[in-house]
Amino acid sequence: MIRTFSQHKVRKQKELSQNLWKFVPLSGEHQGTEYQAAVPGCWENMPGFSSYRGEGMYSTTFETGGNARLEFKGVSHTAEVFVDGEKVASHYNAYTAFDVLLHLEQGVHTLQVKADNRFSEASALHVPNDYMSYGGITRPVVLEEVADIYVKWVHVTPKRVCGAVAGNLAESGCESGKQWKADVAVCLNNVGEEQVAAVQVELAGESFAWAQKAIPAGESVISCEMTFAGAGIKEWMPKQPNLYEVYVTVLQDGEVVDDLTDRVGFREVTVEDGKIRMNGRALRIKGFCRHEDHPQFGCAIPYSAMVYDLNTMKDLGANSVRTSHYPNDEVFLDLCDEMGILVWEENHARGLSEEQMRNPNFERQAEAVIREMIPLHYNHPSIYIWGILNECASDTEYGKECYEKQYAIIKELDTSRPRSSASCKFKTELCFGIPEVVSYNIYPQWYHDAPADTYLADLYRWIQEETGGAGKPFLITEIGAGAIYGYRNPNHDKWTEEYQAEALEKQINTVMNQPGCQGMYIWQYCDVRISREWFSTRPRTMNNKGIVDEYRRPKLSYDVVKKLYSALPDYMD
Ligand code: ADA
Repeated sequence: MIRTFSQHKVRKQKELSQNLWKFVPLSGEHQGTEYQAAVPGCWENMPGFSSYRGEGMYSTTFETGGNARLEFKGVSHTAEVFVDGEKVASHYNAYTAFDVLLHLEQGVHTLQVKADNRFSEASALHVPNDYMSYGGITRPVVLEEVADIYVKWVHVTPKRVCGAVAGNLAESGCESGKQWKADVAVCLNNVGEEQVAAVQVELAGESFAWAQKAIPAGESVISCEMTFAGAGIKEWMPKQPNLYEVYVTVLQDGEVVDDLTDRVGFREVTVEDGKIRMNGRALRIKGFCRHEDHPQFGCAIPYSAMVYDLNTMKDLGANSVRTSHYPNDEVFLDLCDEMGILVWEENHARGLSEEQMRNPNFERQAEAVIREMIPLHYNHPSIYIWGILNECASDTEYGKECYEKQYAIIKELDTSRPRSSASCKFKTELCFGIPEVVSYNIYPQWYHDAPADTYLADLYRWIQEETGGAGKPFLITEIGAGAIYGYRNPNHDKWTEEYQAEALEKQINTVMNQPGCQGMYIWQYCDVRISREWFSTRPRTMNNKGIVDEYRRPKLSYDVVKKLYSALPDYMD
């Protein structure tokens, strides 16, 4: 599945997953043996490859001619792409898409993708870590036939129009559905010479057209403002996720030569009076951190399993998910849009030290994730915030320089959402003066036995009095405790399900009663596999802090979280 909705009526698009691909490992005991593999999929889910860390060559054929666009939604973690034996693309990072445009003779062509999940100096983000870097073509591969001028993306930024009539909501048009406008930007790619075309945008019953526009060779962006006065717009909010399709067409000589459909929601995210607000309402975040991880599918989680996870989080009373610690599959984000689940999405990094951030590849690789994540995920109304660099070296001057650059890139690409970063630098954090939102990962009553309430109160006081974070919205982006599924004892020792349930009850009550705190993300939704090279003392070589285990079997804490989260409204006002 490419997206949960059709993106084209005219452009030809197909997912190259109907047939099994050929897979050949390039090292290890099975080197050179041919296998049949599903794409998307992880090689770890093939017999004999559960811990294969190396390179593998996938191959298939496809039939096309003319301008052929191949898009790879995710290859883990380093890819080299060959068409008819010629190298045509390469890409680093499992969690962001990349594409290549080819001009091919009509006929059958061979596509080969070499995937590499090894750890090395060349990989600054996929490193031995408290999650698994899988191997394979883990997200869909898409083949399109495009015209010389095609739509690369369309970005819609909805804005409420509150009139000048202060105090009179009805007159000011601030009531929902009354007055909206939207900035619209369309990115076109012209693979031919400069030529004239008409471009049209349709959204929520309104349309805008550029009649005869000279489109330069290469990429160019055209923009406009659309207004929806009195169009009865239905807003997108948690639990009322109204979606609208935006449809862009490129016409030449009166004929539609290319088109693109994306989906948007009428909601505006602001930071006002120390709160993150959606359409003026102060959100209360009741969330889970979720890795893309599953014992049967690795990180290539299929649609029905994504729906299962989101329905489970809703059953638990949650209204948000944090894509810890990397950009997620677009289908998952589409589902969050449809189910009204708020998303904190972040670039790829977890717990990198200053030394690791000084890897000569780090800045280029981390910044590339931001530049690839935001343009493709821009329209998802569920994404209310962009995060960077989870628990990296934000307590060092060098680290702060990296954070400043990455925050600046977010602002360059999207001024419509706040920014933040989950810190674990207790009272040594140097970066809270930069982002709009301050966030912390804390584990009282797990990694240390300080009582959660006094620990959080002391941290919050320090943030207000001694950092640039004073007065900013504040989120707890991780808090939790471990439990081994099925392990119980009358002592309620750590790792028992009883201990986790008791710890989370204290932690949730503490966070939700902390003045100035706007909510939390429990670490974590489900138990996940970790890379064995990282931390052998993790029981089962897993991160066991899930509320459900890796098979999504509920632990005792499930009912505790459900009771507490379900009793809390989605808004603080
Ligand atoms: C950190 C980190 C998580 C996870 C967690 C834990 O906060 O951000 O990825 O490793 O600790 O389980 O200790």
